[in-house]
Amino acid sequence: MEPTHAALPKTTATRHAEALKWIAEIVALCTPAQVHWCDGSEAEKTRLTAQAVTDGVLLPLDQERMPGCYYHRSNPNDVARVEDRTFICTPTKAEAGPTNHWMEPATMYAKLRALAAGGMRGRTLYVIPYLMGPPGSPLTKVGIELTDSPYVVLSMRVMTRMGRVAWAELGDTGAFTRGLHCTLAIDPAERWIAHFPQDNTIISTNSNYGGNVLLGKKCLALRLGSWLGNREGWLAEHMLIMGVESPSGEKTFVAAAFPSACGKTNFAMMIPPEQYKGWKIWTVGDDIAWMKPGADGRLYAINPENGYFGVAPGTNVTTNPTAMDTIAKDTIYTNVALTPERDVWWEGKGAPPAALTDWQGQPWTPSSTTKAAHPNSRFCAPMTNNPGLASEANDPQGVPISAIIFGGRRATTFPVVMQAFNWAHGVYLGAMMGSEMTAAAAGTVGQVRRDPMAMLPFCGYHMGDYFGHWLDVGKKLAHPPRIFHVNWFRKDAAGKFMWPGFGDNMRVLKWIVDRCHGRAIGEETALGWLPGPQEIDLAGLKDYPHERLDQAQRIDHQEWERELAMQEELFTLLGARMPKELGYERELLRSRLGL
Ligand code: GTP
Ligand code: SPV
Ligand code: MN
Repeated sequence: MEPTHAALPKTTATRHAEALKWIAEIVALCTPAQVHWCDGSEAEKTRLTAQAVTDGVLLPLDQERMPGCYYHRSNPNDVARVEDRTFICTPTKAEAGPTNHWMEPATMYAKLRALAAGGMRGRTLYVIPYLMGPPGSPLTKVGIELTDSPYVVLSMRVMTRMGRVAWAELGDTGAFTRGLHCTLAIDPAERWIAHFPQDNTIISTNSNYGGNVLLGKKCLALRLGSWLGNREGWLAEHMLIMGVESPSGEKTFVAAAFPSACGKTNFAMMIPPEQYKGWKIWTVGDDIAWMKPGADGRLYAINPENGYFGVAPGTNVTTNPTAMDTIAKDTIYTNVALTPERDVWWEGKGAPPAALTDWQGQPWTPSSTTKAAHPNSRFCAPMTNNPGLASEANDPQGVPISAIIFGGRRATTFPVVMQAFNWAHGVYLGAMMGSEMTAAAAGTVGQVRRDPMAMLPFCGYHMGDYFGHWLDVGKKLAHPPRIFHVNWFRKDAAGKFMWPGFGDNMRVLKWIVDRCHGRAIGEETALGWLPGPQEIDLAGLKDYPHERLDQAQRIDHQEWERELAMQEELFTLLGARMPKELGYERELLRSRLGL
């Protein structure tokens, strides 16, 4: 006998006719046993958490040492974003561009409707209204995600402003992004992360992993966000936002784009080394920035998120003490290792305990040859836990950005730091970014690929038009941010990193801030402005002679010849839609290098 399913219950949550109609349609399609309207309250969180524990979705960690912390394991076939299953479904392929996977919207809708039909039988459908951005900001967007995953509900509650606050912002007629997530059987062959920009709609099936299913994050805030930004005159970027406070109390806001698992969270939460007494880093955001020219000709940025979905491996009390404080309570851990005391462990946390249960639930000891935690294991923690949270993090106006930093993971070629000559040169530097691939996406780890502005997996439209939009935004800025390029990952012949990284990145950041305020002299080179000799203060850095930094900063003409040849690939790919300015910038660089 067909089990009975819920009709849409009466609700007082919203009177938004279009939203109610769409939710009713999805309920009729997915036929869940129940519908739960999330209100975002503490009581709701307590109830859903208890249910998730009963159902085995979450395991409570030691509540005395880590209050409110829970442990989750995903299906081993579902541990990272899947770029080859991620689609931009615009009416024409040209709109999505050659860097995106594309499918004709009607075909994709038909496929997904068939998968979703009856797909929530016996389950609860949760209605999650959420905000990307602080309430009342002109940049804030409303989303509604319908999901049958309590893990998604509890994670969205951390990552976004969720519940009544979103219904209030939406009102009776406001615009919203439709999001449907069906867990189904986590079948990788039917895993689809589909975006329909024209309909402001996202549909995700057969996954339960972060970036694929927390639809406010990469799907709304970056893919649909970039598409909307192109129309509405703003930028949706894969960037952290930080406030740099000097000992005299001067605050400089900086945004930085590094590809996935290349250091955004670490940089956004940095603790300056001892010699930098009085300097303080404040976190506005660690992953996404929405930026818009203000009336005063400066670029203003908000962090649309409300929490951190951060990489666990490598996080420890030395590399990122702020993150360690942030994840000490009310945090959901996914795919890390578990200790017998119900604590968590991962590679790079400290000495491994004698015995662990690994991320797949198998016994693990330090002599095991496998990793205890998945390399892309993550923590999900509320931003209010961050002791270094910027007081401006909830400011609806956002913060004025003085510097934009681009940076990849490059073993060769790129110096630790350089500054672009101007906005167009900076856009060229960002557009040509390359990076070695990481575990954040399924693929070949270590291989260098072009990742323009760290947006390759996240740009919701033609990458050539996206570069054009960047150039246009610059024209609207009387006081554009200065643009820099950094590389913490250059290696010596022995394969060792030539720059200590982490907290010592403050030394580079100070030069960047000083350049923004006209205080650092710098040296004009073929690549751009580089710090002059001894301009990066290395005081207190043990066993690190200045010559090592000079080596890390050196311009190797052979490497640049290779780099310029590799850039050709992107120019060819984007063809006529590549703005001509970027071709000119490449020719200028070539002639400055004498190549
Ligand atoms: P996503 O959340 O995937 O977008 O990543 P992210 O850009 O926020 O990267 P995150 O800060 O989590 O760092 C990823 C990895 O890079 C971690 O394992 C860090 O330990 C390592 N890492 C971060 N900063 C540095 C650095 O300055 N130097 C070196 N060598 N490694 C770093
Ligand atoms: C990234 O991969 O850039 C992340 C994690 O920040 S995810 O939410 O999975 O996209
Ligand atoms: Mn990211």
